[in-house]
Amino acid sequence: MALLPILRYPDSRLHKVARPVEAVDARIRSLIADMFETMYDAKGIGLAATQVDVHERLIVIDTSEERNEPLVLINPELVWASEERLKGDEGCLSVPGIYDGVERAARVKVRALDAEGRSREIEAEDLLAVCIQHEMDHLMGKVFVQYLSPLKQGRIKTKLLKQEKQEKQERREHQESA
Ligand code: K1U
Ligand code: ZN
Repeated sequence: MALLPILRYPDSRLHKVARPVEAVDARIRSLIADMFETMYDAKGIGLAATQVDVHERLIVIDTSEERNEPLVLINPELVWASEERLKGDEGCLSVPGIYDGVERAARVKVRALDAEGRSREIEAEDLLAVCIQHEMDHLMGKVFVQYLSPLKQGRIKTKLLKQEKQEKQERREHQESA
């Protein structure tokens, strides 16, 4: 297993549209294992393949307190979304340190393949419903900050680019002193 680097907003690769997984084979099962390791290590509750620069329709999720309810969604399709909406704060491993309110369907029904390639239908509410919608957006190249005002998006971009520049500089200084 391996920890995978997570793309950071505003990286343009986060806006690629993922293609369907063609076969649930050893390569995909190895990617699933690496994505779970990466998600748990980063203390996330979900991760889309897009975020690790793989542009195929694959999501891993675990919203349980004990971190022992892994859920794999391959080629997910939204079957139904409630008219009832809820607004809650979201975060994203690709947008570190930023949390803001997004309105989503309160409940969803999704059809997807599992890690064994079997078709399943999942009904979700609360945090799981929000997380599924957030991750499915990633597969369409959409990052949650795109629901925010242009002013907020601009501020977030500036903040993260500055942070990245600072981190690069710190790495350079560290290498020079070693
Ligand atoms: O980067 C991601 O797509 C994962 C993301 C999923 C998510 C969190 C919250 C709402 C919607 C989707 C995260 O795991 S962010 C970090 C996190 O653990 C978290 C943040 C807020 C609430 C709960 C968890
Ligand atoms: Zn995200």
